[in-house]
Amino acid sequence: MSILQKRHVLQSFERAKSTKAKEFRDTLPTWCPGCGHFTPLQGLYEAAERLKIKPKNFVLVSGIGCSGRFPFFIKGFGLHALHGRAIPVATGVKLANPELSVVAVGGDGDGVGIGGGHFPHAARSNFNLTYLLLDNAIYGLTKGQTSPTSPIGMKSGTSPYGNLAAPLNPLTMALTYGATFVARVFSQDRDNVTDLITEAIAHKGFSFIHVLSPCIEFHKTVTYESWEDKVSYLPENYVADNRVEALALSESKEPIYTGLFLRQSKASYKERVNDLQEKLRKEAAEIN
Ligand SMILES: Cc1ncc(C[n+]2csc(CCOP(=O)(O)OP(=O)(O)O)c2C)c(N)n1
Ligand code: SF4
Ligand SMILES: [Mg+2]
Repeated sequence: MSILQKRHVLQSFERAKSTKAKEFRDTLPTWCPGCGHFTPLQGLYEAAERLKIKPKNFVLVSGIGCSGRFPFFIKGFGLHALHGRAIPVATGVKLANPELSVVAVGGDGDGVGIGGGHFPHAARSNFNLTYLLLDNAIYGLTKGQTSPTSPIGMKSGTSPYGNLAAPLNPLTMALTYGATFVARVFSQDRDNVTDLITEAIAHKGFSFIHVLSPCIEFHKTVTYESWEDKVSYLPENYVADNRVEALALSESKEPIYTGLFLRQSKASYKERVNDLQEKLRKEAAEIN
């Protein structure tokens, strides 16, 4: 293990030790020590405690991948769904019981590869749930194949001569699809991870966080260091209420902006259902 990898391992232990959020902790994660996914897990523990959510009212739904392991490590209800199917399952849970706090988690392969068809519809419907996309620009669980967010030229077992396809930008996608809460955070930035997850869960409507979460085991070019050099907070005077401005900033590659890009207040899917039901009941009452 390199000195830099050791640094990340020590940092992830320090983070785990320093959290006060004990209520949601479960089995110790089985990820490689230093994996980027530790911080968003910690952030979820802390956010759920801050919002005073009880484990019995909390449901975490994941797809398949290293990121898909989340439900094993957190108290509350968990569903380890099929690859790419975290969002439709989470949507079903929320529709069945709107009182529950529902969070869907998945990787870049899971969310914008195999599951890419579900993301736009959850966003445009404004289902009241949170979606965390943990992007390490690789398939981590299956040992390092090229993913839909891998950079052009990246070599792997599935692209031995270098990746020829342009990477997708999940943040730009969420903005285009109409999500009403859209943020990006670097997994190293612990306090902001917790703050943004807290705000996302508290948001009424579809909230999306793009987490830059390095795979220290398999990715040789997209690393903590490569992202550390590029990330920057959104400009200080930036106001997160304009989708077009948010889209322009989401496209920036140097710097890669992090922070809250957009927050809009719009009726959630359930609110629209409720309004429609009320209207139809009134119409029926008038006929009778
Ligand atoms: C239908 C189906 N196809 C392929 C697989 C194999 N598979 C499991 S996880 C995975 C990719 C995981 O990558 P990502 O979503 O980026 O998560 P990470 O492990 O990087 O967190 C693949 C291809 C599967 N389990 N099911
Ligand atoms: S293989 Fe990569 S993504 Fe999976 S646990 Fe290890 S560091 Fe994390
Ligand atoms: Mg991945």
